Amino acid sequence: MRTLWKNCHIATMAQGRYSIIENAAIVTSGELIHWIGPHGQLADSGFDGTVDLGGAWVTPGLIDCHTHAVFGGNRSGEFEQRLQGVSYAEIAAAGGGIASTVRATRAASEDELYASAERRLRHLLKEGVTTVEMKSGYGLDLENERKLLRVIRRLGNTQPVTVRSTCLAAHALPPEYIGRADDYINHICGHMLPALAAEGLVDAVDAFCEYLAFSPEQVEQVFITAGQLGLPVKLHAEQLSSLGGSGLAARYQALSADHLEFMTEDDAIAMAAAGTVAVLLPGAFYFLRETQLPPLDTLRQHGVSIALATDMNPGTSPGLSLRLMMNMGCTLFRMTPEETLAGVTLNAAKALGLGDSHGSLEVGKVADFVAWDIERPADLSYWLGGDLDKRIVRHGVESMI
Ligand code: DI6
Ligand code: FE
Repeated sequence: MRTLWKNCHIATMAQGRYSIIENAAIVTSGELIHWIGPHGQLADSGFDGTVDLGGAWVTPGLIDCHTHAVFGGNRSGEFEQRLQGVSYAEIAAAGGGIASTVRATRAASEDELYASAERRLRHLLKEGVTTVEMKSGYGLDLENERKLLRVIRRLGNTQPVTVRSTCLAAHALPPEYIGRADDYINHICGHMLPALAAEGLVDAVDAFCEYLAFSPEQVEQVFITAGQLGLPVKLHAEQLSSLGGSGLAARYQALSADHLEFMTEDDAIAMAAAGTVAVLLPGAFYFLRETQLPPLDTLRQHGVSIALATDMNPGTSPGLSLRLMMNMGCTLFRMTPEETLAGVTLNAAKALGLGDSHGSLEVGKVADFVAWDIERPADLSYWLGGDLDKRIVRHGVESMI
């Protein structure tokens, strides 16, 4: 099935950078891009179908490369407490925070978790997300981490979106292990990760490296086990303090290090050399009312690829819009609209290990793209969320969401 998509302008993101073709066309063959270029140069004819995009701007399908979209319960009460001046750390110390989501997640059935995650996922799909990463990390024992990862796989099998699953068993200390963090890390490495990987539930392994979670030494044990299982790693690093997690991630050729507000120049040098993507999460920065900005100039200067994601989670970033994150990337972090677009396409694909097949519109890549009724690509970063008029094409077929 060969389809001609004509009468459009395209921000291709080809060859690893922001690049555009005006008065363009795309030919898809099955789920792949067969040809792309200025319409005047198209030599082929005899298509099975032709779609007139009416002068739309086409971008690669958006990619949300960091979410915790599957969880039970609700933390808007904690949000109200924080508005009264109670800190995130105080709420956590009183048994709230991640621990409260763990209790609610353990109590929820797989079907209940699927239904609530599907509702949240729908917001992303409606705004043009065609690939999403989702982490476990609110189960914190074998049975409940398996339950979350199975929901993630099921969303990938039933929803019109490519889903990558990440095991974040090293997210927080479960109540059974209070005061025994090393024992929990041993349990993850000796039992949980090998079992979950053997069941085909894991595409990558993540951990939370922070003074209120796990130390670099503990994270390194998890990374060593992931390596033995043939799984790539990523890391929540330098969100609230500088512990050297991003340098550690680079030493283990991590796909990404995420958050990074407190990273150093040496961390950036190590990440650039390893090809580790910096995933910035302005929703968490905004929602926690942080003031320490991630070092954009240092990242740019050393050529680190920069991605942006929602971090959708109930505690620190209840973000249902990747496009809102594009705006926050510009307004809060002083990124350019070209950088934010690369951050939710090209570099987000790289952060998921999908750089060869996704994230840009080039011959041989997967035909995931969005045709937007906007005047300029920068409009995607300009509007604060909202449902812009668009058509979403996934695997070469228009997706009705
Ligand atoms: N970093 C975060 O900001 C979230 N997890 C993480 O590793 C917090 C998640 C939560 O509060 O539920
Ligand atoms: Fe996160």
